[in-house]
Amino acid sequence: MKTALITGITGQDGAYLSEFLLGKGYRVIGLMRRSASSDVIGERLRWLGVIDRVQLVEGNLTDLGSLIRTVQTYEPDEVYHLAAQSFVATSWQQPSLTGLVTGLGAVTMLEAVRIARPQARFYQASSSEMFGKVQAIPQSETTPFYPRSPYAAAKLYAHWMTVNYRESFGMHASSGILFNHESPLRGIEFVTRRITDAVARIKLGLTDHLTLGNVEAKRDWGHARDYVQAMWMMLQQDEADDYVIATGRTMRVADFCEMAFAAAGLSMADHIRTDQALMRPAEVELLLGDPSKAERKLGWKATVTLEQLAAEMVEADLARLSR
Ligand code: NDP
Ligand code: GDR
Repeated sequence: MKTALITGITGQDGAYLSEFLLGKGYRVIGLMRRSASSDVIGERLRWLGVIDRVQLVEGNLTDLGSLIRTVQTYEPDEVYHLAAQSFVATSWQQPSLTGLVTGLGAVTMLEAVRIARPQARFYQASSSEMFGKVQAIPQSETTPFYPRSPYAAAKLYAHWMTVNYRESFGMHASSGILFNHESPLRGIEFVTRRITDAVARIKLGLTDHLTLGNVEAKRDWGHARDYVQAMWMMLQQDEADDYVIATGRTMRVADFCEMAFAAAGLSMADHIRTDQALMRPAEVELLLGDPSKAERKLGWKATVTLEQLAAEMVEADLARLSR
């Protein structure tokens, strides 16, 4: 039986990855930070029905000792490093924390693995946000980066340190440059979930409108369940490498809105307002990934369309709120 250690197991991707790895027969260990709200921690793992099948261990990315002890104790074959301060908007409010957790945190985790279990395979959760002010359309593994937020700059540091650990120490360390991926388990602050939650509330008569920021921004959105499979596929390769994971289709925030409202039989025009206060200090206007390397080398391809994703999220939010 293989052992996987997942940092960020309580997040969206951690939950889906746990479900996927358990299905493959892995022992799954999850690093969890201590919280005063421990009763609601693990909500996503509970939603997927896997909370009793994973082993949760207390630790924090800012605490090297806790990471080393975890790696020493559980001797993972594969480490999926997903934990981060992952909300771009917050990264302008808390740039130092974002640098510490999202950037340096990855290096702390790499160090723990290098010291305690150098033969383990390592996955770094890199991001399409690193392309920022895009230098080419579509974006591939060879497109130059141009980060546009403290979050993206921190991820870029973590990304290059992963490449450096691979090249300097021969570690099997891969970076997945994942484009946006969503699901019913997406955090409520991200735009897709804000939209599907509001659509459900409007449908149920709990509110009558939703206020958004930049609805012209374009994203290449896929389903998280598809994307966690790509993480695993990267670690099954003989050679570690970096891969863009995306659908190859880009749509506006407004387009996603239309799909979500349509899924509930509503018209977006009657319920959407915009507010300058929700605009970001610097915006990433257009992301469109070229997933051809992942298709060719990993045999990975997105299977869920954005229309299906929007409908699934609306349905889940309607069910949640109706309860
Ligand atoms: P989430 O925000 O849902 O999850 C982040 C996780 O990190 C949570 O489990 C959180 O714990 C944990 N965490 C935060 N700070 C610390 C800390 N100091 N010590 C230990 N754990 C911590 O993110 P996603 O699941 O959406 O994304 C997973 C990773 O992939 C992230 O690194 C994200 O930046 C990256 N990514 C995501 C994409 C997406 O579209 N979803 C696209 C590209 C990259 P807690 O529950 O306690 O808050
Ligand atoms: P993003 O996701 O910043 O791409 O990062 P988010 O859903 O927050 O924003 C997407 C786009 O929507 C625009 N937008 C709004 N965003 C939010 N959150 N709330 C709003 O009201 C709103 N109105 C318009 C934003 O300006 C932006 O253009 C996500 C995270 O998961 C990162 O961790 C990950 O690395 C990247 O995706 C790939």
